[in-house]
Amino acid sequence: MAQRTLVTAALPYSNNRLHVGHVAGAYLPADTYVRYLRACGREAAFICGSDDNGVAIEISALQEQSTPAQIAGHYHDCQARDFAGLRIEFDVYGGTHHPDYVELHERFSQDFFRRIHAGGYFTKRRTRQLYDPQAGRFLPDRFVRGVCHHCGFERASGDQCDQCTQMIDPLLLKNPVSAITGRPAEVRETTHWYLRLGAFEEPLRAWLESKQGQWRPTVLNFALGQIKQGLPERSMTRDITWGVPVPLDDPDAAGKVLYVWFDAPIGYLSFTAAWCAQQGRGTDAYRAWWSDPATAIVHFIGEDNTVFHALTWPAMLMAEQQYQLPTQVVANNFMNLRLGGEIRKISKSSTPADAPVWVEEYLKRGLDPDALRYYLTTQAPEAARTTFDPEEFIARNNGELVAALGNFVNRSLTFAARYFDGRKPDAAAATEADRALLARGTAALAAAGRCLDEFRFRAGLEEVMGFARACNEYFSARAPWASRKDNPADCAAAIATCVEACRLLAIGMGPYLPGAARRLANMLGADERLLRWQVPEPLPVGHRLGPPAILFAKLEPGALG
Ligand code: B3M
Ligand code: ZN
Repeated sequence: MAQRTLVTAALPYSNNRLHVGHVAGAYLPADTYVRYLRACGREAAFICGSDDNGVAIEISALQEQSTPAQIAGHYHDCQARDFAGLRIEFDVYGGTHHPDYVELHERFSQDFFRRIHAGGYFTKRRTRQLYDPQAGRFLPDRFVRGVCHHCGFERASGDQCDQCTQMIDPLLLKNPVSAITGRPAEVRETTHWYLRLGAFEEPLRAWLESKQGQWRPTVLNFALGQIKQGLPERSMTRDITWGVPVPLDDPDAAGKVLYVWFDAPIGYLSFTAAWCAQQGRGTDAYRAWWSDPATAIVHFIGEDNTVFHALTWPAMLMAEQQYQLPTQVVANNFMNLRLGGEIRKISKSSTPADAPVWVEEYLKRGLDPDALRYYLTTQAPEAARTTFDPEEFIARNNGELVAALGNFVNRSLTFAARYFDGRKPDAAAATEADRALLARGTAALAAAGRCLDEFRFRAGLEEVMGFARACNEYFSARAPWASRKDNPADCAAAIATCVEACRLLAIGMGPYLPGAARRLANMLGADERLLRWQVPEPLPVGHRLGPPAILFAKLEPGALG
């Protein structure tokens, strides 16, 4: 087992508000995983930040009549607020063009480019490129749209097709049109540096094969399928001004920047270094995470990022030769939205600004972040696309969090407060049913732990909730209110069992529902240590519990808007 784990979540482009699909796809499972590792006493670093460079930000700046720096800064702050509101807590939230991070990021990206260049893996090539004569500029990536040459999708962009997620060769797009002026694009000559991905086909294939049985089959099948088709060389430079300048002493490189998908994953490195420096360990301490085989590197991403994390980035790492390859790439699918009986894609352009999918709107309503974390995990798109359904959200909140988990905790702890002076009673008269319940709880935690180790977040949460339902049934069947007068020792044993069951639930909830787990720990009169995954000794008899409180709030229909 790795001594420590570096966890990254895809760097969101800083040109958009966060929606539930982003959260369910990358950030929530990553945060859950990091919390789980730490609850197990394992060392982890959680790295993220905004992807501020590239054409997507420039286009937003044009659309919003602003500058890329302003757009990136504004959305960086919005997204950071949204993450914090959902208790997605990175160790560092950098930004590839953020004033506090840009210097280090440029240095890392340029050094990386130079090393690959010195290794001879780039081909400098005079090439033809789409151009918008009216705007007077080249049209890389999302600046051009046309019909996908793989699947025929009508509105593929010049970097990647939103339908089949394959990389696009813009010159092969049919009917290419400028995204700036809407005019047909024409072809002009320019010079770029191409990474010869073909040189890495064999090592990539062998490396991916070694991940069989560990990575999700969708990721492996997609990446191996691409290798089978052959990996074409890819241009790693662009004719735009917003980005990291190409670090070559070559007049042809003047005024060009690195491709955003070249510098963005290097953000994982540069933000790690920035974090190390923030902690007073010096930027070079990042090597302990990136070059030491005792560290596992786990990338959480959305499905559309698979090609870059399973092929391009590992090829860059192989060419650069200083750092480890990813240990794991966890890719999730997209999430659709059910609105007015219709299932649709969630996107900035097509989803109404007040639809109940924007994290900012959710938080403004003062709703419990854990309720959203819960629903999104139950709907985690781990193997296929899933649907965010506002009505189902409310039904699950009320039927599962409130009626099962919250109800059991509340029944147990108010009983202890009222009849046992707010202390854990003596379990000396424990019955077979009492022992069986706690054994089931311990087994559920072990099973949930195995799921979390295997990145099966949804199944892990089901283990915890299955135990919560069993607890509720136990309480009803054990009927401590009936034994309270005529068999106090039996009643005490039942409530002592319930207190212990609450403790197991708090541990299981910890990675998934961190706020509620902390509230429950308070009610149990215990601190964070209680949430450690390795089940410790039972709380002592007479342990003073905290004041009982409502764990989850019931939601009225329409609560999400
Ligand atoms: N910004 C794409 C996205 O937000 C891209 C991820 C970069 S991860 C290095 O979907
Ligand atoms: Zn396509």
